[in-house]
Formats: sequence, C-alpha cells, structure tokens
Amino acid sequence: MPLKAAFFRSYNDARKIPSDGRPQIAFAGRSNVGKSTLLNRLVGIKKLAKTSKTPGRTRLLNFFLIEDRYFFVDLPGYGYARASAKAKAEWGKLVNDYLEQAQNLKGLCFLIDSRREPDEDDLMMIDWMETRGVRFVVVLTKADKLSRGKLGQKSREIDRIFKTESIPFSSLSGVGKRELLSWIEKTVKAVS
Ligand SMILES: Nc1nc2c(ncn2[C@@H]2O[C@H](COP(=O)(O)OP(=O)(O)OP(=O)(O)O)[C@@H](O)[C@H]2O)c(=O)[nH]1
Ligand SMILES: [Mg+2]
Repeated sequence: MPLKAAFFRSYNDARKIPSDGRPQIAFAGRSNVGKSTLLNRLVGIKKLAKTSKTPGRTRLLNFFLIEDRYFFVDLPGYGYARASAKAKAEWGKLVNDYLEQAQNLKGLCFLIDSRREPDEDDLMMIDWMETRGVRFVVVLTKADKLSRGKLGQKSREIDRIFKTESIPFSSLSGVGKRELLSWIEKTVKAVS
C-alpha cells in the first residue's frame, strides 16, 4: 500500500516550522547521497521531492505530510565542495538550527553512500545524534551499485563504527524499503 503523501511547505528558517505536535522524521546526510530519491521511493511518488544528478539540489527544509499523521523532512545535504562558502554556511546553519530546535523531531534517517567511507561530517552527525539522544537509523544508499559480497562487508564495517544495525537501501530496486518503513512506523509511534 503506498503511503498517502503530499508536499506541505518549505522553510528557510527553522523557527517557522510547524509546532502542531505531529512527529517529524528527517532525512540527513551528505549532498547527493540520495535523500530526496529515497523519500520518493518510500512514498511511491517519483517526483514528490526534487532530485538531481548534481549535488546541492535541496536547499530548504522541505516538509511532506504523510498519512495526515506525521512529517517527512527532506534536509539540505552537507559537504558539497563546490558550493560557495556563503551557501555552505547558510545550509549548514539551517540544518543545525532545525536539528537543535525541532521539538517534534522523533527520528532521523541518516544516509551514507554505500560506496564511500564515512567522513568527518558523518562522524560529527552521529556524535551529535548520540549526544542529543535522538533515535536514528543508518541507511546505506545506492546498494545497487555494489555486489552482494561488497555490500555485506560494507554494512558490517559501518555497523562496527556506528555500533548500530544499518539498512542497505536501493531506490532503484526498492531493497530496504520495507525495513525502513517499519523502523519509521515504530519510531513515529514511540512514546517520546
Ligand atoms: N543507482 C542509484 N542511484 C541513486 C539512488 N538514490 C539516488 N541516486 C542518484 O543519486 C543522485 C542524487 O540523488 P538525490 O536524491 O537528489 O540526493 P540528495 O541527497 O537529495 O542531494 P541534495 O539534495 O543535494 O542534498 C541522483 O542522480 C539519483 O538518481 C540509488 O538507490 N541507486
Ligand atoms: Mg535532496
């Protein structure tokens, strides 16, 4: 069953986001890691969130209302090397402000490209989530780009580093979709 999903609003200021008590599930990770594509795959609507071959596509906090019950929040990516210093600072501030201020942030899907090594920014994000105590799940994106053996090796490595159980995910094949949706459902329902 596809999820009922609709674009809600974009925000350029974390202080303006909805505070109606509906839970928020955010998607974070490097630019180009596949956040917007994954969100589209989860809801089964190809062009709901805008995606792009070039990094730096998502620049605002984009809210999507899911099943009239909770929000998906598509965040701008970090670490886009070719963005101007000013743009990087703006996106960075927007994401940081959101993560610090969002009262209704219930869970974070933290995406890492299965072909890359986690970098300093990734480690910082995980540190931050642990400090704040937000529920999170590590998602290894673009799983279709690796052989089964390599993918297994990679997810064991990531699980060791982050002391967690990651979910390999492919927006092409749909691998990992069921698992991630069940994590989301559980997280939305969890009592604080
Ligand atoms: N092969 C493959 N390509 C993918 C997958 N997910 C995303 N991509 C491609 O990766 C590129 C970036 O995807 P986006 O979803 O726009 O990435 P993003 O993380 O939202 O990027 P920003 O908005 O810049 O932060 C696009 O060309 C996608 O088609 C996947 O599971 N498999
Ligand atoms: Mg995006």
